[in-house]
Amino acid sequence: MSVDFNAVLSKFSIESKISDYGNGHINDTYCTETPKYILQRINTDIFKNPYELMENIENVTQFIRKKVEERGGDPDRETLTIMKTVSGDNYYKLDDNNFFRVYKFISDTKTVENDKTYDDLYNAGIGFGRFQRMLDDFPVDVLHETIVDFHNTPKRVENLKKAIAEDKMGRVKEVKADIDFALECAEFADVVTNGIASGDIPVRVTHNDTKINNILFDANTGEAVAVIDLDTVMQGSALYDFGDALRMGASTAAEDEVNLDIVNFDIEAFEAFAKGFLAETKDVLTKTEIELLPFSVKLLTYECGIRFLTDYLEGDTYFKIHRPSHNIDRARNQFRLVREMADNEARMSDVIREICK
Ligand code: ADP
Ligand code: GN1
Ligand code: MG
Repeated sequence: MSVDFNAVLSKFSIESKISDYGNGHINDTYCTETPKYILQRINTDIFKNPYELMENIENVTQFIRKKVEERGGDPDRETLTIMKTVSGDNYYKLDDNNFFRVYKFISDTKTVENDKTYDDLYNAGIGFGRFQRMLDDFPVDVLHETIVDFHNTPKRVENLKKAIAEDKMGRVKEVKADIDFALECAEFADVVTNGIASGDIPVRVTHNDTKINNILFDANTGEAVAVIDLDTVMQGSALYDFGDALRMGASTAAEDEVNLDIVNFDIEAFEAFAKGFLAETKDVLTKTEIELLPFSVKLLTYECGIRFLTDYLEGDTYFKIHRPSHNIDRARNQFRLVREMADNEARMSDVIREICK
């Protein structure tokens, strides 16, 4: 069914031309022309309860707004502002598959993708670290789990095993080496979940999708302005946010680069992000969390790799793809990084020690 975007926008009292926007793998993002707003169709195959999801975003952005106001900042710029519909809701449901929301457009900002510099990474570290710090006293229990077991790596391994056993697309034989690698690495999958279960790793409010393109940077100064894409903000570990950011942040190539010779782990990129992140969170994080930061980079990259591999085996139903091999290309890319991250864990620990001293 094609959507009448003018009708959707009119529910938010907006009249404007609209075009596609952004490079996300999950939702559909559009931008209006004048005045500028971001319109998004929430992927309800993935986010099963968009009402709870919007409630999380409302709560978290309100909490951040207060903190920004208290220090004299501009809350409309430093966090997302949800636009209400004419009936006062923070979403518009056209039908079960078309669930829309609108945010104020945060102007004079830029997003960074694979063209990132070390300065961008440092600024991103500050941005995600500050986000973590600002939400340190947020009441964790208020948040809904928008995707169940999102960063539960052992559950992700189970899903992979199920996909292998089912082999719906007959693809298992063609990716045997990738599967072997993924299953070999499963031995380290439970480190963070076990730490949380035993109480060694604290549960915090985390973003859980800390790709560098989920931060808006000031177009002039390059400083982090706002953390966006808040769909997965929920209970988690700070290790998820740190590790996931460096999954792409410390790679020398794009997430779907197929020439693996140019996909390398960059320790200087790691250092730049870690400096920014720890400048904001050094006093918030526990000793155990700080010690596990290098490991988290490998863990989250592995987890994302097995998610891509699982989706490939299941017939590409989760991540948007732009070519038939897209998910297996992404998985191989991530596994290449996992190998290099494993080789660099000790060096990463030296960097963290140096920063924290
Ligand atoms: P996805 O879940 O698809 O990744 P995002 O919420 O990250 O969607 O939005 C996609 C892109 O749209 C972002 O990378 C950013 O460039 C842009 N964007 C999103 N929200 C805003 C906003 N409020 N102001 C300006 N740009 C935005
Ligand atoms: C998805 O929506 P986007 O593109 O920011 C995914 C992340 C993955 C990422 C891989 C809700 O993020 O978990 O790490 O793709 N988001 C969800 O690029 O699954
Ligand atoms: Mg995004």
